[in-house]
Amino acid sequence: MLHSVDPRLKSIRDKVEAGQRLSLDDGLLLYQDDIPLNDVGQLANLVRERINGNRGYYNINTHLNATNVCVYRCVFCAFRSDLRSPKGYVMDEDAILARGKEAVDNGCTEMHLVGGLHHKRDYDWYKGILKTLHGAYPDLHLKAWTAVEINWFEFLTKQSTEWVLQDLREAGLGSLPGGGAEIFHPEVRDKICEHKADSRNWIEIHRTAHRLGIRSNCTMLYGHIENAFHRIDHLIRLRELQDDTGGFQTFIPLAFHPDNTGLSHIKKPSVLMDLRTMAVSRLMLDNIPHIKAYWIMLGIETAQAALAYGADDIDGTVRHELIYHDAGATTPELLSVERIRHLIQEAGRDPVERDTLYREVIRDDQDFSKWHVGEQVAVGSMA
Ligand code: V47
Repeated sequence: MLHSVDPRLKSIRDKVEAGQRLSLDDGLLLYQDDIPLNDVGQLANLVRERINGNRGYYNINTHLNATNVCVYRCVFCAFRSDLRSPKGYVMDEDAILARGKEAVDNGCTEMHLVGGLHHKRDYDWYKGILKTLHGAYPDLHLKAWTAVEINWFEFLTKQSTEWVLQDLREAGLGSLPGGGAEIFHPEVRDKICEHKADSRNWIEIHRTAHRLGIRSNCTMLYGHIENAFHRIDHLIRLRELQDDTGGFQTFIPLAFHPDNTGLSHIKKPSVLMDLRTMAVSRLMLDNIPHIKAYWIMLGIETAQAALAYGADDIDGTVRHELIYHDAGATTPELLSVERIRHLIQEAGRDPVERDTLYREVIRDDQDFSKWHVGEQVAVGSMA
């Protein structure tokens, strides 16, 4: 049941209650500063509970960034390094395997792998990382390589998207993370990362992945030089692809962290902006089942609040995250399972451990590192 909302939201409220799609103009109105945030949040919460009930998802996961050396120079990135910089590193096979062991010993169901595009490493090096990890730890889901990396692999191998994705799947690829989307509109993309995969490349790579049965996530980097129109345009492009394929599992709005980047003069987005973006995303993306409040980037308290502003997932326990911590994130490096469950409960939601594909994870009572998956958790009506 909705409390009263600002009269200017009447038509949006009617659409949301009737499960109808919001337009570009609706999205722009929801982003107006003088539209009360709580009203937007209330509408988003209605949709969130309709689709995901009172569940608050988390997973037990770890990150692996095998190198930070990158040919690209995205102005928002604090993680990348030049080849000869003292900051540059490349992990060897032993170090990668040790990370796999640490993950499995700690009960992780997922490893999230992304990294720099190292111009002295060939495609087989990247593929070999998956092969090594999958060979040793076949139950660990490898959520690996954004569309930007897949596009780079196409360039290295001179092969098609389909060939690269099939080849990586044979090596152990489980799904694609949502990174590299940034802001699709060329007015922004050409200024922050003009050299890497453009919006068409990004979308077509995810379309191909979905056609091959590989699930993926999607993101939007906000709070830098873009405006509300660019954000709504971005969300609508994702919604259109999802209409065609249904292959996205979750959307993650990523708040820009300015420290040590080429945009360090920009202030990091406010909590109000974070919550509004979460809510607007839930309302616009009526066909994507999950919205993730990535606590590493939002901070724990905002991620908790976001569970009432459209989000139903707060990502995982996370180990070894570098991209946000290099850009000034002050969140801890990892959260214990007890802590993450408590945070979700404190926010009034029922914690559910999921695997990467949103199946419930059932743990062995005696040995926490042993687990199996249950059914895919049913999502409610998306309309
Ligand atoms: O594409 C880079 C962003 C992304 C900064 O799929 C920055 O489950 C803010 O996509 N400030 C990579 N953002 C991370 C990512 C992600 C994270 C969590 C879960 C999933 C998932 C995907 O991070 C990049 C870029 O958009 N990023 N630098 C920065 N300074």
